[in-house]
Amino acid sequence: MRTKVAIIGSGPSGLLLGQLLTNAGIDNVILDRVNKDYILGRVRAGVLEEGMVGMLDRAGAGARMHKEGLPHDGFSLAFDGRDHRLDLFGLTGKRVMVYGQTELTHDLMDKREATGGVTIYDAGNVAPHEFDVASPYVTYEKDGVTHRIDCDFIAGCDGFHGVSRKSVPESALQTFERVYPFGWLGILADVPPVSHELIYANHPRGFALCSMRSETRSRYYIQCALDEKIEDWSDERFFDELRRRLPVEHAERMVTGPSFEKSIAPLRSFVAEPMRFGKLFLVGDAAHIVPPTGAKGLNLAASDVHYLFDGLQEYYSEKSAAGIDAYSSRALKRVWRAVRFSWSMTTLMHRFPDTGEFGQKIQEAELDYLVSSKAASTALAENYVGLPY
Ligand code: FAS
Ligand code: PHB
Repeated sequence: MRTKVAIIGSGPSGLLLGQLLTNAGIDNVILDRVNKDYILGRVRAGVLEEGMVGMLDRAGAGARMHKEGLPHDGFSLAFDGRDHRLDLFGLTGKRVMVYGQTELTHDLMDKREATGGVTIYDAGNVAPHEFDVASPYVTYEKDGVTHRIDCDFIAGCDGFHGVSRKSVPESALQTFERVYPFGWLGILADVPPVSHELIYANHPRGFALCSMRSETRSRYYIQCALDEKIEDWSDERFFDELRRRLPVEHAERMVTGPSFEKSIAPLRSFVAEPMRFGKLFLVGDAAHIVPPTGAKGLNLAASDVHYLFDGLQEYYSEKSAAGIDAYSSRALKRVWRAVRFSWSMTTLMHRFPDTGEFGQKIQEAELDYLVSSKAASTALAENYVGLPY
């Protein structure tokens, strides 16, 4: 088989890039090592920047998001027993869209099927080859047969644990990492959210986040130790701990109910530089990971795709390599700003082993200044709604 762009990974990065290429008439094939149901079974992000909303519209896959998504003009910071609303729209003129990554992925998969895009699921041992010379190709195994796809370019959209970044010689890659000494224990439950907007809570017992997927489906998280076991957390214990970390007005109002998803996610900041090796491009989580505190992971995938698609479109339409040559530096500039923001929000909102009482007071003082200074609130708000592409 031959294609112009071989895309490894059928998550948001791969699907979004694949759809933009298909819409532009640039032939591409997506390969994933698992199947659609497995991908759709992963519960992940929930907040979209306007940039991601625009990318979904550009891909022609935004209709259900506009119909079922929840536009949010603000969110609350809760600390020291009080609630403080940050007026994102008032401060920046922008809002965010609450719409689950699962739904967005489903919409992109449906669009790809409707426009005849080729996706090979359950592709075993996918491997990129010869991407540092003129004629790259990808191999994969299916039904006991090894297949080869010759291509012009390979897009490594295969996430943090994928094969693409690991196929690059270590000497050609520089990585930067910070692993946080805690995780997020998250649940999904079909109960009405405790508030119509998100609540990020700083509490001496630990961080908590009240989010949602719809007006009838809540997504809640509490900071937990890395050695916590899911089986030790009944729904009752989870909701008791969540309520202890929230201002009384929310704790008393919270509607609880059986969770149908419960998982612990570790938190890390990670960046691999550069994001291009000859004909191989790293996109999304394959190149960078952020702690979900700033809701940036999924949204960074969108800006990576924006830069890479623009470069590929220029290459095929104007025979200019300027865009693809600039991809890594352009993407990394925005990546590092989001990595900084996500790190700062995580540092401000969580209990660390050495936070102690003094550290707690410093965090509360910083939060108190943040919510009482228009300049400080605006700085946080413009990062949260998403910096320009
Ligand atoms: P993905 O990891 O989504 O997709 C990669 C795809 O590549 C997968 O389908 C995988 O099967 C495939 N793949 C991997 N290795 C392969 C191989 N060798 N061969 C073929 N295919 C391969 N972001 C937020 O903004 N907010 C959140 O709350 C949030 N929560 C998260 C919770 C968890 C547990 C995780 C892991 C991430 C979370 N994220 C969150 C970040 C997440 O949303 C990512 O940013 C987003 O999935 C990035 O999309 P992709 O780059 O497409 O990578
Ligand atoms: C979510 O709804 O899953 C979510 C929302 C905001 C975040 C992280 C996760 O910062």
